[in-house]
Amino acid sequence: MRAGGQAPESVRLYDHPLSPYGQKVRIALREKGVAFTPELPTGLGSGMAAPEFSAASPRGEVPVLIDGDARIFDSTIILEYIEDRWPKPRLMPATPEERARVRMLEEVMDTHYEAINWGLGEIRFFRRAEGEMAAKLEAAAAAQTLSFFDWLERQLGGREWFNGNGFGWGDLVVIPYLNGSASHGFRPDRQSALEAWRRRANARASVRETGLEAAAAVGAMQNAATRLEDGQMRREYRDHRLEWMIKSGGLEVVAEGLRSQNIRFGPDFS
Ligand SMILES: N[C@@H](CCC(=O)N[C@@H](CS)C(=O)NCC(=O)O)C(=O)O
Repeated sequence: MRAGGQAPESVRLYDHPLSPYGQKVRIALREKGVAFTPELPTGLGSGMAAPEFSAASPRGEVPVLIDGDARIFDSTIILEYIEDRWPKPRLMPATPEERARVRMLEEVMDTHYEAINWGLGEIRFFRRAEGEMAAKLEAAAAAQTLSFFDWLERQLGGREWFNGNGFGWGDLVVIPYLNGSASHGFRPDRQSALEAWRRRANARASVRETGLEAAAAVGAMQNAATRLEDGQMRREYRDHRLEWMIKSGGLEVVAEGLRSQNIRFGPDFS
């Protein structure tokens, strides 16, 4: 895959087209014009991924960027690497204050917002809950998403882009998550500045292409619940995701997942 024309290099990217963390990286590489080969790691989501991938990603998580001898996990660290390695066009804003602002935005989206869409996936794709429990978790996710839209609208303020005057880091760290919400049926109000921004962001080639790849991968999620039941998948309930499930009323979902051994936590490092 290639975008733009700047860099002759080609890198490998372990990811999944539906991962918002992977999407951040795809968009950044496309904005920089860096060619990349995406690769879905064998055994992703099972806790027993293929050795080459596990060696590069001790948590067994995507994305992982392979650039020559460099093997980098975690989307934020990958974005920083990309910005250092291919400085132009610059994605970060220029001033320390603005850089800190978009980094905070990224942190919130990665560790708070993401959990809501992930939780909806647990219910809708992986069928973790039925009946009253599903309704309770869905209602929590809906309320949290709508109030997040208000928060994001305030963060956008009068800006055209989250990054400032032009598309950049502040935008590519938000758009995968808002598109994730849209795919779950939650969109900002049509008249809102946030929805106008979402349309602008989605019109960019880097974002459009990444979104089309995600849309093409949704169909494969239809058998997610079966793969969980068959023991092919053990979902990672790490950090903010575990917190989301418990705080939204799904303690019993966690307990059942532990009993059935289809939930796992982060690895021990040795
Ligand atoms: N903080 C990490 C989070 C990455 C992450 O959670 N990736 C998920 C996919 S969205 C994953 O690979 N999970 C492994 C699993 O569910 O087994 C980042 O920013 O890259």
